[in-house]
Amino acid sequence: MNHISKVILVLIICIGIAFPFSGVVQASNIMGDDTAPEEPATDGQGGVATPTPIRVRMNGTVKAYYTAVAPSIDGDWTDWSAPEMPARFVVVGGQHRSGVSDLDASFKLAWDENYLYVAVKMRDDLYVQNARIDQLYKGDSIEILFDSEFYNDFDNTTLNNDDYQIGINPGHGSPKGPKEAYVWYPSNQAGPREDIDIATIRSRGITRIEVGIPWTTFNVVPETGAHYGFALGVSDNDDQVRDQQQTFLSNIRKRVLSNPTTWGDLTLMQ
Ligand SMILES: [Ca+2]
Ligand SMILES: [Ca+2]
Ligand SMILES: [Ca+2]
Ligand SMILES: [Ca+2]
Repeated sequence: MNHISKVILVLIICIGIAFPFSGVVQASNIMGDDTAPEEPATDGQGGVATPTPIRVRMNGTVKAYYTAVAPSIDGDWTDWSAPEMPARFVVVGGQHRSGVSDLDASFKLAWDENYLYVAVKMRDDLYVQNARIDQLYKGDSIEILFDSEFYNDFDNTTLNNDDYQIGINPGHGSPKGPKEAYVWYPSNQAGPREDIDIATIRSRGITRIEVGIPWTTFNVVPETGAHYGFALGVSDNDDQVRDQQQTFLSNIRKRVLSNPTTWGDLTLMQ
């Protein structure tokens, strides 16, 4: 019995150490991701009771602001006023990344009644995209994860039919090449998507990509305050000979595709 008590005591101490440590890591992630003054984390710490507690993922939370004027999907970022958010957690292939000049990424979000707009900036030393269709992640590309049933699935650790994984090919062969979008999940909706608008401009080692995703893609009707699971990532390949995902960065530190509770979240703001 004495030994068991010691084991339990050690377990309690370990949990006590691990739990606040993970909280600190997540909090620093959020602060780094979002410089907007209306960061919700500070609201929660103020001790002000809110009538309806809003659950957010502490992995990383981002906002998309409503735009009355749709951005022109042309690869030119000058029509965006949204805050720029980093996507620089190395999820895969850190050993293949020599530094920020090899791969670094940030993004902006906006929305209106018809589209979720995504603007991605990839600092990348070499543009390589020779893969196609469901293999497009083996070239320079974007990945968007979206859980359209955020609250009902808040504690659901497995993918279901409202969890989307979408790949964006910013240009086959070159940034000026043909664009394509592909849905891997939900698996019952897998396939290319022709109605996702994509445009790319690359200059001085930076690839800028604008994407317009119809809300019908996610089978949702957007409204202010709507809340979804969300994560954005970029894949880098610098090998002209072999199609491969050398490095993958995300705005979420511990993003695991198969477990939506590891994703971040997205709130639609007015
Ligand atoms: Ca534009
Ligand atoms: Ca690179
Ligand atoms: Ca889901
Ligand atoms: Ca590359």
